[in-house]
Amino acid sequence: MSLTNAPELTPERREFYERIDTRSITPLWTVLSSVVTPEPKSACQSHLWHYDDLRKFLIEAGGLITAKEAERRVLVLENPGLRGKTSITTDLYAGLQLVTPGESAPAHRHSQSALRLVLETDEGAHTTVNGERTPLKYGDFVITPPWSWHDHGNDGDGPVIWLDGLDLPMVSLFDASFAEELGVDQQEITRVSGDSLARYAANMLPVGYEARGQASPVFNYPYDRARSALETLKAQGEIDPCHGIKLQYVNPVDGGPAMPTISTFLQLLPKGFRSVSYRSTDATIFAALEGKGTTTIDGKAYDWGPRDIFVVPSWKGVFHEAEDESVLFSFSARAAQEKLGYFRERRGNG
Ligand code: GTQ
Repeated sequence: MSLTNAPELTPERREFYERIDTRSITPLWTVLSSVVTPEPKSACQSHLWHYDDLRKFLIEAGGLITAKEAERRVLVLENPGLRGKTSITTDLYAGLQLVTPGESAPAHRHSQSALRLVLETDEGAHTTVNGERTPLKYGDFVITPPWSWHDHGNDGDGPVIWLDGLDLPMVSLFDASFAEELGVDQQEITRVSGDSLARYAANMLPVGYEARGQASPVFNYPYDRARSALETLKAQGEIDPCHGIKLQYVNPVDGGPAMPTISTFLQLLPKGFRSVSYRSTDATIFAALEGKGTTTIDGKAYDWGPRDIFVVPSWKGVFHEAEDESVLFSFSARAAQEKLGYFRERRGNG
């Protein structure tokens, strides 16, 4: 037996395989090397979507269907190696959502965790989660915990576009998807805007607070706060060779990831920085928020600028070169992999 080669197919064996096949039985030794692999082997491919291209199609979709009719007017970023699977990586989904002026994406809830990264916005853009409405500003990272009511709206004059990330493939893997509609466009607002930031994101928690679920009670992580943290750290000059200056968004209650299954990060790459190669088991989706640069994934170079989105498959070596000072948001299923004990990473080329 070998983990890399299947045993020879003899006429006797073939006859046996065919006979048991009719009874829904398969010999493990014919498939073992493709399911228990010495290292990750994925159909997921590296890819980059230019924002200008995506935006053009999304605006076109805006003329074809309303947010209300679509429920969510989203163009899915489907991995070229995973076509038909509504996935950007084996474990995650990503899409670009458009809400035009005056529209609402109706209130619903589902088992899946969702994140939003705001890429284009307007004064009147908002999302409401569990009774609290938050304005959406450029670069804001907003979460929708599993089974929480959420609706989106745009009371402004221009289109609002954000990147959605959901753990949809994971929930499908476990056949654990539930969803329901509230039956109204917008849920009732029961808390003032900024309530959760004041309660949970001021380095304090309400006395006697007990966590509900595993998601962070903070649901909008404003870009200006995160960006200014990176700016302060830049002055310290402690640049990680693989990541530049990289922070993880956390749940302030336990210090863990903001969502149970999805980890989220913001990193600054100083102008001229060239990172050392890095690989990890968590296939990662990057969205550039500022600057421009080139990311090389398994030997293939991708040039990016603001709002471009690219995906790095599991265990492919990746390094970044920043032509200008740049900020990258990223998300992956690292949170789930760490809980399950699968996560591995390797720094450098070794
Ligand atoms: O905004 O609730 O991209 O339910 C996919 C499914 C967004 C959402 C998506 C969803 C949503």
